[in-house]
Amino acid sequence: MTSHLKKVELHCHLEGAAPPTLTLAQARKYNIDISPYLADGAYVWHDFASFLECYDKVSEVYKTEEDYALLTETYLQELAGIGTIYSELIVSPDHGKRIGLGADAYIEGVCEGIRRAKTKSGIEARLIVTGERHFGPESVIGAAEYAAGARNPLITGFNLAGEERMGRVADYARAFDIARDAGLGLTIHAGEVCGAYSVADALDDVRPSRIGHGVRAIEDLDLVKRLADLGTVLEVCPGSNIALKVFPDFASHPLRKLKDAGIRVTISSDDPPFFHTSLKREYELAADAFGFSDAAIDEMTRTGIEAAFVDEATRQALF
Ligand code: ES4
Ligand code: ZN
Repeated sequence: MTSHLKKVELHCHLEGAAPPTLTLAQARKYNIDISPYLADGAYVWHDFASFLECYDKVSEVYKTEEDYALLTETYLQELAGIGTIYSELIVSPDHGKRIGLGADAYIEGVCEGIRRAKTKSGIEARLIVTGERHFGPESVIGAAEYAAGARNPLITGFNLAGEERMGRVADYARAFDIARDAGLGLTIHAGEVCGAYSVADALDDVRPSRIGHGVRAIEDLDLVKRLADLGTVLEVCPGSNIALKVFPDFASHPLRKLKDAGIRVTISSDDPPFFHTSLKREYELAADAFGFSDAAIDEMTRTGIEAAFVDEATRQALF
């Protein structure tokens, strides 16, 4: 029973949180055929590459500022309803450009959704702008420049997502330099699709305070020690990892080993309906599949608050 526990989420892709019912309503509204990607109330994909394709395709049914306000408010209110007090949403201005809405209107719609949810439930949220590796290093630099120049107090972090097998982390280091110089928090997807070397690359080339996933660090015990010594926080998304077959089952998932080795870990849902999960389920799994006590789960939540890309006054109010 984890329903009474306070929750935070540091790793959720906004379009990846779109409820299939809302996506379907949007597709009908704009007369877009998404039947290859959404059938029988579920998103359709079969491996990481086809997941990314599905994600990009179904995102295209969110077209206007208001669509983004609605999507954001809907997800944050769902989170608030299960006891979540803080959420960081991963957003892609490139996506706003790709659908012809433009980055500013895309972000403004999301910010309106954050304000509406905050008014209704009190939930705090911030935005992590992401580059997508499969859109190429130039587009990732563009995303970093956008985030650095936005001067939007709700944009507090920079991330790198997308096809992990495309290029090496060093190819994207300049984007992170731009984001770091602008004072943004840094996190990067690594050690999910690719092995431990990708986590080591991330530490060497980006020096992030957090890593998205990072779970395959378990393949290199020296690296595990390095992460523990550095205090790097892993945003662990067990349901996502199982859905994408990073590990065959929860029994072989390394969350407990990583935590027991002294690595700071938090729990998130990644792209919840795509992976047949939710933040509620991830907390339940922490108890039921991994055997964590309420106190251990609370510790991971506190780690999330400590590692949040948020101003100190807001952070203290979250504890
Ligand atoms: C993603 Cl699970 C995952 N990994 C990398 N990029 C992503 N974008 C959305 N979900
Ligand atoms: Zn992710």
